[in-house]
Amino acid sequence: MRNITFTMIKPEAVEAGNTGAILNRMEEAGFRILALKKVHLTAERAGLFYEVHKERPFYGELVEYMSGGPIIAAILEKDNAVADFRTLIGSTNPEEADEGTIRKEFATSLAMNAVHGSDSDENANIEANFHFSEEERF
Ligand code: IDP
Ligand code: MG
Repeated sequence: MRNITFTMIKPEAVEAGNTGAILNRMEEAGFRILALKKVHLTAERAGLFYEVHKERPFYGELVEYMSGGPIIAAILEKDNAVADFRTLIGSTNPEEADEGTIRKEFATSLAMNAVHGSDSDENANIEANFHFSEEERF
């Protein structure tokens, strides 16, 4: 079944000029870009996006990082989108990410790991709705 996932290219990867290369990896893996934009999140918006992590010790660092520069936000469509995209990006910690994954190639640390990927269909819809209206999706 075709479904969606939500992704962000994180600030350090955008700053490094890797936006095109990373989007290319996603398209080559069969993901269709349904919505796409560049946005600089405020600390408040980044904090809301990552609210599920607010009790974790790295929350403050994560919010500061994700609001520290513009990101690329996108909704991607594919069969089995959520699981296949997590496979494409690799483990949260790039030192544990498999060869050929986006995080292996582009991440610089556990915190600055180049890309976000939704962890469930439910969260993919919540995250897509957080960033995009219906008229921004094609
Ligand atoms: P995920 O992005 O692979 O789903 P999560 O556990 O949901 O990983 O964590 C969200 C984000 O928080 C990670 O992508 C990473 O940027 C950051 N993060 C996760 N664990 C740590 C940590 O131990 N120290 C610093 N940052 C972390
Ligand atoms: Mg996560």
